[in-house]
Amino acid sequence: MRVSHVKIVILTAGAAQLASAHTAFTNFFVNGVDQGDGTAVRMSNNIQQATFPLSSVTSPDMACGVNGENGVSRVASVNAGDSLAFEWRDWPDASQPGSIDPSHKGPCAVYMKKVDNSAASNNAAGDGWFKIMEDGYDSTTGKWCTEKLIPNDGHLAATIPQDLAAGYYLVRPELLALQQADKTPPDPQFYVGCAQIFLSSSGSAVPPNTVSIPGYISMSTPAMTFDIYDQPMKLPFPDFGPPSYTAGSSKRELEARAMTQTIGLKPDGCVMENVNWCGFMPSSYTDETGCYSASQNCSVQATDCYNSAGPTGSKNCFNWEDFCTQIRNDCGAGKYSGPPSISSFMPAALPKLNMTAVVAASEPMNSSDSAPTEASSTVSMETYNPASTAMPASAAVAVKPARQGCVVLFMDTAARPRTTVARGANLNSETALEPLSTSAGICDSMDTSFEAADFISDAGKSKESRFNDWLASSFFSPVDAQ
Ligand SMILES: *[C@@H]1O[C@H](CO)[C@@H](O)[C@H](O)[C@H]1NC(C)=O
Ligand SMILES: *[C@@H]1O[C@H](CO)[C@@H](O)[C@H](O)[C@H]1NC(C)=O
Ligand SMILES: *[C@@H]1O[C@H](CO)[C@@H](O)[C@H](O)[C@H]1NC(C)=O
Ligand SMILES: [Cu+2]
Repeated sequence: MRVSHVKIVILTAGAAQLASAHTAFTNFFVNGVDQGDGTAVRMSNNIQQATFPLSSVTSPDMACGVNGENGVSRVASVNAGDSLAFEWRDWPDASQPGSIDPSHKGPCAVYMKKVDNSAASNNAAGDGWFKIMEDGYDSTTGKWCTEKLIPNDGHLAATIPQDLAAGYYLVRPELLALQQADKTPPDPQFYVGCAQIFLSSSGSAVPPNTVSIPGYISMSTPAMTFDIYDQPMKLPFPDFGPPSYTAGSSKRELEARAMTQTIGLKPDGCVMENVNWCGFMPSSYTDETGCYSASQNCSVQATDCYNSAGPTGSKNCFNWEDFCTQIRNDCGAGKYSGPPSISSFMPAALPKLNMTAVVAASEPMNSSDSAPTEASSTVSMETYNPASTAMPASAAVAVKPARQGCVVLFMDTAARPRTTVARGANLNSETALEPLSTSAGICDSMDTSFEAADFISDAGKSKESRFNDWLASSFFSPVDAQ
């Protein structure tokens, strides 16, 4: 069947801007419930450098990040089978939006380690780590795991295996950004942090494949120097670390025993939280001395709140301070009966995350390998700025439902701009993005039509080789030449 004309979609870069933002793991969700900024999270105490990549793949910081050996007071309560989401932010205090710069392309993983007490210090680096989730490069969509975080508001999802033994665990989301891995010397950038959890479970499994972190990789691990700019990339991406543990694959078991969380629970009487700080109601009072003593108590707690805040900020400390101001004003006005109700000073409830949507957005697109059919879809030209946005959803839509005869071109990094061709035209099951050129701006005026039959009618060849032939064909030569 002769295929009709096919529209080319071109997505060009806007003004290239240098993006220097890195990323940090700041908070996590249990079945969609936000545990709070920095709550039960081990992260760097250095506000200026909390988003920086780790200095070395062999550093003890690889376990839970800078300051990752410092346990924090809170421990989140999780049940076997719960779905978790880890939030990554460019700006740890969320003062500006963004999760990770689109130039930061690479795989993600989530590890766990069973410990005696996840709030205790000095239990992160060393062996015992097993993997529960990994996601590298999705050749159907041409996206790295880190790129999927962007339209997903920075959320990386993982499910706690159903059969794990109960107890305290550290949970470690890991991002590897490879945009400097091809350089000399190579600079693979790791971003990690740890969530402190207590797992309630009737299971008894002990995952068999554990590794030491640091130790599980070195600079000679192939993934550390993987060149994401290779044309074409040398796929499949060489995964690293142990295979992911899936429920039912453990041969070792602990004696199943009921365990109850005793460490890291929200303390009784905690009326307001910020990171791992809790505010407690000052004692009630009925006279001037009591009033000023409550005011003083409140202020001391406010100071503790600010001092303990860290990179995710002191948003709720301001709420607490407003409450203290109310007490002080009451004392000044001779209103010696209190404390007042705190309800009007409480921060807004944190929105629930729709885990179904988060998980769906992070899943690879299904590929189908059906026979080529007549091309009919047309889509319009799109513009996006790779320094600040991901490939627009409309482009993904263009290649997804209307697969036939639709090709998407886009620039994929500001740091090293290139034109990339994503599959359309029933080429969806092969190696995806094929970088074509390293010069910027070349696509601006390229909006043209071509015969899809040029690359889908050559029976006897695999689609991949037809696609590659097509890429090498004269149609693209002028582009390469520019
Ligand atoms: C504030 O008062 C409460 C209630 O009496 C008490 O538990 C707490 O220790 C006091 N905090 C400070 C910092 O004085
Ligand atoms: C959650 O997301 C799913 C998938 O996008 C959607 O079908 C569902 O309606 C959403 N649920 C809520 C409560 O918004
Ligand atoms: C992919 O296919 C599987 C099996 O056919 C199905 O269960 C799953 O829902 C599909 N996922 C998407 C994102 O379409
Ligand atoms: Cu960075």
